[in-house]
Amino acid sequence: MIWLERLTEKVSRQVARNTSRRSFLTGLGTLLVGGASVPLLPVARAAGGHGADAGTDRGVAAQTTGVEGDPGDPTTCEYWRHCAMDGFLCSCCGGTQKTCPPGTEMAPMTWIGTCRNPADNKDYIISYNDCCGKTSCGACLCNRNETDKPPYRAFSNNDTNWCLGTSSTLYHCTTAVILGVATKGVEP
Ligand code: ABN
Repeated sequence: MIWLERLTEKVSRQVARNTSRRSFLTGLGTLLVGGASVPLLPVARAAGGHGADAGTDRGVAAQTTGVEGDPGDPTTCEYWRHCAMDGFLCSCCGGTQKTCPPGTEMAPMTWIGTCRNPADNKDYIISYNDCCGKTSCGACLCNRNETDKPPYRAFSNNDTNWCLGTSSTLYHCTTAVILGVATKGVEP
């Protein structure tokens, strides 16, 4: 039975040798492939700068109007004219606070709000004209509702698609155009 013991020993040694080599190769392969794929994994690359030209979390560069008496960044919801803004800011969508992005059309129908300009502490009448003809811009969504009124007072409600009277009713973004200084009138 010695031959059987020898054979068993030989086979056992071979299995042990192959198994350990295989597991070593498996480990090495996993390490190489795993290590090579680490740079391919998705990584959040947040724009973290804080300088005047630094990108914001919204992926839009900070701006100013450059106009004395019109302070603030028109790509933010905090900009004074946006006190009653409900929609995507056209200034983040290829337009400005008062112009539509190329390829869209400004709606003649609009809703009107009143915002205080911190530069002179006066109240201004702001027309929130929607820009129409392309699908929603998707950038810089704001929902501030100062002087907003319920939908039954349609022309004082901002939660409405004002793409009316335009060749397309597709809503893209909203502007904030100054119409004039608000004066205190007498209630009718
Ligand atoms: N006036 C902005 C808007 C457009 C579509 C839907 C809600 C609000």
